[in-house]
Amino acid sequence: MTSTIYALATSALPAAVAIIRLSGPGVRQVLERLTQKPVPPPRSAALRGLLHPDTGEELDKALVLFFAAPASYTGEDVAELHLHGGRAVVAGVTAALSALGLSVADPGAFTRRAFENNKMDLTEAEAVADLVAAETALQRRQSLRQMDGALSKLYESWRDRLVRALANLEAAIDFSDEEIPPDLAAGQHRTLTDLQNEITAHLADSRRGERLRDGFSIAILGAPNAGKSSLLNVLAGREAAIVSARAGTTRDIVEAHLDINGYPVILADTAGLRETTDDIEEEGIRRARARAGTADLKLLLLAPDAAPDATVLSVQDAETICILTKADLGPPAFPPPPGCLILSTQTGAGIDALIQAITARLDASIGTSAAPALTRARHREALTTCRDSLTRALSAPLPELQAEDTRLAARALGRITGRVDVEDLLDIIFRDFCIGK
Ligand SMILES: Nc1nc2c(ncn2[C@@H]2O[C@H](COP(=O)(O)OP(=O)(O)O)[C@@H](O)[C@H]2O)c(=O)[nH]1
Ligand SMILES: [Mg+2]
Repeated sequence: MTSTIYALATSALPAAVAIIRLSGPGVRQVLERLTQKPVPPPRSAALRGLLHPDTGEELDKALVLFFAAPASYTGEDVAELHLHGGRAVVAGVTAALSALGLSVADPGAFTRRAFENNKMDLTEAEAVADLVAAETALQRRQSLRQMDGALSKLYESWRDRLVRALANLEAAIDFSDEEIPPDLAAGQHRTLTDLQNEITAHLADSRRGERLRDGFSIAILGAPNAGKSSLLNVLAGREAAIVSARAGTTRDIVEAHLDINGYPVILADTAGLRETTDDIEEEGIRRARARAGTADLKLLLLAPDAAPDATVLSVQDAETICILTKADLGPPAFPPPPGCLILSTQTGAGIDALIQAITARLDASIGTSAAPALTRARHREALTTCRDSLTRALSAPLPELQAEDTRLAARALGRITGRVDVEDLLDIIFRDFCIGK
């Protein structure tokens, strides 16, 4: 039988209000025991004294909300106790709930129950976790959209078409060769080809949704003393990296998480690029190069006192914004490369223009579009499997083999929304949740 669970759904105590959530078949009885009154009508808040079931001692005066199954978050009977957010209040009420036989919810348990009771599919459940973790406006928008079923609708419609094609394929296997209507076979072929094309287009999104979910990686690169750490500090608005006139001060990568016009950005300050014999500095430079290789965008900083050498220029490519630093020191000693931005972290000149240039890159690479974007590597893997199965199905020499590959393609799509083969995925997905969600 399903247990009745509870968890503190709000964070750090003390707080103005603390909310304990309950879900499961025992909720009504627990509310009656705790309040010594009838359960309030569903969805209307009632002020109730909460009493310890053994001693009768009043533990708090709380707002009690009841949601009757199935019209609740989990699909079960659910209650919320809005307590005064004191440590002793919460400790007293949780002790009372344990005394009444309730168990503490595991992380993600409420959303897992919602999934198990068909209140949402896996992409929607993942979106709940993403929404709670969202740090910028665009992350919030993407999560809300996915929570509303934008991805599940797309994947379910594809799965629907596949399952229909599969049914026709299997029916055709039962006909003898002469009896197969040729336009039916052609129709299946077209459905599979169309789906293959649509999935390929959906996958070729330059990881838009995943980048928005995980953050866009920007690396600050350049020679020692170019002003890299100073730029990180100005953009981050705090002293995250050590700034020093001594060359080679920054040796490890220092990261700052920024919100640039709604885009989540992980900005990394790196060790200055130069030839060196110092082991530790060399390791720092190795890390800087590695980060340059994986960054979505590079800011290549050039100080005005000397022309950049080959070591510095070697990291430059199409995903690089070139920046001339220390503009306050006067014109550079060399002709700056075309398209170079000019700024000074001392006066702040050019910083806004840099933020605009970064935003333009972000708009181009992860800007919101009409089509929903896949947000996790898990989705990408399943879609790739689906597409590969379709490719095999389309070139299968026998109808039986074509049907089998089509079945595999449908199953791969089903894994994304949780319509098949989900048990092993559940733990991974719900592990990321916080307790009380
Ligand atoms: N005049 C001037 N000096 C700067 C500017 N930005 C950084 N510096 C100085 O240049 C030196 C090196 O800066 P730092 O940020 O540590 O460079 P990094 O080695 O590239 O990280 C420090 O003495 C900074 O104060 C600037 O915009 N104008
Ligand atoms: Mg530095």
